[in-house]
Amino acid sequence: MKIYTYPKSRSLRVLWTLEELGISYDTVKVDLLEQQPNVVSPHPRGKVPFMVDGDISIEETLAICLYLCEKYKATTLYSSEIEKRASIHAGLSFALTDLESPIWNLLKQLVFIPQAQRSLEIVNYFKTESSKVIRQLPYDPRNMWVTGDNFTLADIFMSHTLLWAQLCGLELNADINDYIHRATSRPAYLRAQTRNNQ
Ligand SMILES: N[C@@H](CCC(=O)N[C@@H](CS)C(=O)NCC(=O)O)C(=O)O
Repeated sequence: MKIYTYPKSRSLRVLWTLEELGISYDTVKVDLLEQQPNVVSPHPRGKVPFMVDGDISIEETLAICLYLCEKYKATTLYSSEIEKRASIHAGLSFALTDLESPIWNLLKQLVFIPQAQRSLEIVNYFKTESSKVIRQLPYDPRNMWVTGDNFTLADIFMSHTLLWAQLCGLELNADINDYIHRATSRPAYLRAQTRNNQ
């Protein structure tokens, strides 16, 4: 199985899922930001992550992670019980829509867009929107993880997006900082981060 990656990108979420599942894989680092790239992602729009597994090719981070959980019959990471799966889906949906949207837009303004094209007004708008949604985070600090006692796929997407929020300098309360720290101290995260940044 081959995963097309780029340092500090969403491909980390796929590698983290693979590491949690204990599956071996190969990575191909693409020249994502080069004008004349030598290595290009086979993704239809040149993005990462992208997965090739035998005859199957999959784009979109969530689709790849769900494929892996289903193929390798993830137990706690992606429970087969319908009620538990529903709450994993709720966490995933929140992370990928409400949470990621303002934080990704803020990160683009602060890091990726050339300085001359940045706008203080847009930065302030997405800061406010991000802070608002972080206050609505569906995470109960009495639990270890988003859906309760088990670390699930929802935690990979939620904690990685909250890491972006930290990167943007957004204020997070102690419970959320502890949650991010707990998630990113996992051996599977640390192995995935090393592979993704190679
Ligand atoms: N919705 C896609 C987004 C993929 C995406 O935008 N990836 C970024 C890296 S995090 C990328 O490849 N950007 C390069 C580009 O847009 O050309 C997913 O979740 O996989």
